[in-house]
Amino acid sequence: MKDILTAPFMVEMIRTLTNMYAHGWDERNGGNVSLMLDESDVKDYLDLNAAKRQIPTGFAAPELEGRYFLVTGTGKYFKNVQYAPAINLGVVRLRDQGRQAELLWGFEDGGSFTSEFPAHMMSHVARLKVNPENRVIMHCHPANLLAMTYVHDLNEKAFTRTLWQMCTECIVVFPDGVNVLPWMLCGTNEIGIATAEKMRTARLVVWAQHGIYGAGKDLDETFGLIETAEKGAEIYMKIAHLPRLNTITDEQMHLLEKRFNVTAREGYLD
Ligand code: 2HA
Ligand code: ZN
Repeated sequence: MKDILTAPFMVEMIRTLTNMYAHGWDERNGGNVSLMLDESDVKDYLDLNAAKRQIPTGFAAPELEGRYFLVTGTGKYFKNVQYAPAINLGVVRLRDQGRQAELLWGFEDGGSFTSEFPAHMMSHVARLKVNPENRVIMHCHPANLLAMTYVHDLNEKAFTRTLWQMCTECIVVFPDGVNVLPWMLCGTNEIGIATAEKMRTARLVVWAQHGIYGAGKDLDETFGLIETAEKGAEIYMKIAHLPRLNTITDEQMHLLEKRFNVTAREGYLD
């Protein structure tokens, strides 16, 4: 068996979580990330017949039966992952229609996966239907996106258009826009179902007064998606209280669509 701490997916996960912490997106135990793995990714690193524990998930997700996930632990700090990955992270395989998770590695202090596991797994199901390449669900608490949910209309079209107007890159990076959920109790199946529903039409879902969810094919892409939206929100929070003299017009947005071969969410541009 090879050392799982040298596996490319593990190295990338630890670097990404460390970087998310460095960006200030994951104070204390804030945030959670799940990365779907193929059996071929893990077979050289783990005995796939030696589950250490069974952890009930509290929901069913038949589409994910037999799937493997590297996931952050509940109550764990991103800050600490690089120093103690086997305590703060786990590799699980879903069984029994997604109702049980077999722990194959990690959570060595007896811990479990993130309290937002339902939102992650339901979002994976939703995104896989749109894009079979999707592998990552990422949740964190970037300050400017959060701040924006206190002072901006939560209407999804209005919220998206504002972010698109804040930097030229935004419409290119997330032409599908940003969906928004009102404040809801986190850690529940209900917010999981609501998040997954929003994930059908966009790869970014804002949780008002809480944070954001992003989805993508790999950790880099998903990090970059959130990073770009957060940059847009940062610009907004710098200018929202000032007279706006200039903007990116819808006409210019259409030029960006053509130049970068992207299609803005239907009905979002004039
Ligand atoms: O504590 O971010 O939403 C982790 C969270 C819960
Ligand atoms: Zn959170």
